[in-house]
Amino acid sequence: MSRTQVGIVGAGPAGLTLAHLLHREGIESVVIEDRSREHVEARIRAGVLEQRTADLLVEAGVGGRMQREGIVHDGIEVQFDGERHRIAFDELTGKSIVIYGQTEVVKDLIEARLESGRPLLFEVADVSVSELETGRPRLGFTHAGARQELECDVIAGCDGFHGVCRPSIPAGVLAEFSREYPFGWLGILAAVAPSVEELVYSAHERGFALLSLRTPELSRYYIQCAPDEDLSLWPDEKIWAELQLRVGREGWTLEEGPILEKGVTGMRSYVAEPMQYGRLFLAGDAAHIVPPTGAKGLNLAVGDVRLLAETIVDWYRSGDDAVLESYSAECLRRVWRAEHFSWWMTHMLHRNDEDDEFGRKLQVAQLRYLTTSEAAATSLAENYVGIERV
Ligand code: RFL
Ligand code: PHB
Repeated sequence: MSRTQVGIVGAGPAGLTLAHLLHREGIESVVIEDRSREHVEARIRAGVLEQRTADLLVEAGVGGRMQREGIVHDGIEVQFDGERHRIAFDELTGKSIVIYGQTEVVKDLIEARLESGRPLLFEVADVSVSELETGRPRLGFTHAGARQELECDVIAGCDGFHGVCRPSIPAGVLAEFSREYPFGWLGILAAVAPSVEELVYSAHERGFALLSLRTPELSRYYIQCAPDEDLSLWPDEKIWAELQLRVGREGWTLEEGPILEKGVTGMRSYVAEPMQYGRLFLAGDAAHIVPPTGAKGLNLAVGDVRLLAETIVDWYRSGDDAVLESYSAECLRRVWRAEHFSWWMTHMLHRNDEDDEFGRKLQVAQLRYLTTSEAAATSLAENYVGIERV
């Protein structure tokens, strides 16, 4: 049997960032990923980095390309009743966000990992975690046809919502909290210059729409749809027509272009507590999910592993097992703040057919308050750019 200090399951943003932070502290790890490198690098997801996330990538030496190619935004716009209202993050909080695709973050981290010479194994199968209650947890997997068992000091479950780590925790240990939403997002990536300078979140009676971007040549747009929406019912022309209806306003044009990719995502809120069982630690989507409206998922994943890396470093230095126990409670305070913010943004901006007229009136009242009160705008802004201490 081979050995490592930290076994990491999953090469998404959480697993790769953790591996990198540990490497910089001289701690060994093995990262295993069930998909191919090409698949992981091409999966289009998040695009908004909190300033804290961007700063961490720079401090860890993996932010060079992001600093060159990422686009700093100092605010967003919220649209309702045909009007746009700017929320100025820099003025309200002194902070900004960076637009840089998750695909690019993942590519940069994979490159750094390969450069470090430490193991990163793609296309592993039959992953198992065991002996979690002991001081020698085990990671089992098949790679290139050979079964391997790895003895670790700790295992990090960074394998996303559908991974194997969380379900390996015995029944009755975790408390789970969740909400399903009666809608989803249809997202497109289009080869056309973004028609907006900043992200536009539009609350429209036909449903929510979001204008985002990846680069000066690539736009990323979303429209609210059913959670199980059939994409075949959405030819490109229909998507553009719906976007035009939901974000259009006088004197401004949404430029259309070839659609390179489209997909539907359901929306849910979910938290599993605690984020630890014995020597297994959960981080990122493996432990919690937020609806994408607050742009928090990737940032939470990076926030978790920042704390997990610090915890593991402290533990090796002190030899004190009590150090490991602090991770979950501290993480969960930040997780729940983001859960609330994402839920709140989702309710404020989406059309909810299960809601009545009273609910819709409340939404408009909230949007008016948000866009006329500096206190309300500051609250959104500080959550959006990322709250440091909760
Ligand atoms: P990931 O990225 O899902 O990575 C988990 C990795 O584990 C692998 N895996 C396994 N590996 C080995 N063995 C197994 N048994 C395994 N099972 C799974 C998977 O293949 C995968 O590579 O989780 P991680 O690292 O926690 O990162 C979380 C983020 O990916 C996620 O929260 C964000 O993408 C959410 N999100 C957004 N977050 C933001 O911060 N800002 C945004 O603007 C934003 N927009 C979005 C989003 C997510 C979206 N979708 C598609 C859900 C927009 C969308 C549309
Ligand atoms: C994105 O660009 O993919 C994006 C931006 C903001 C969100 C969600 C997704 O709230």
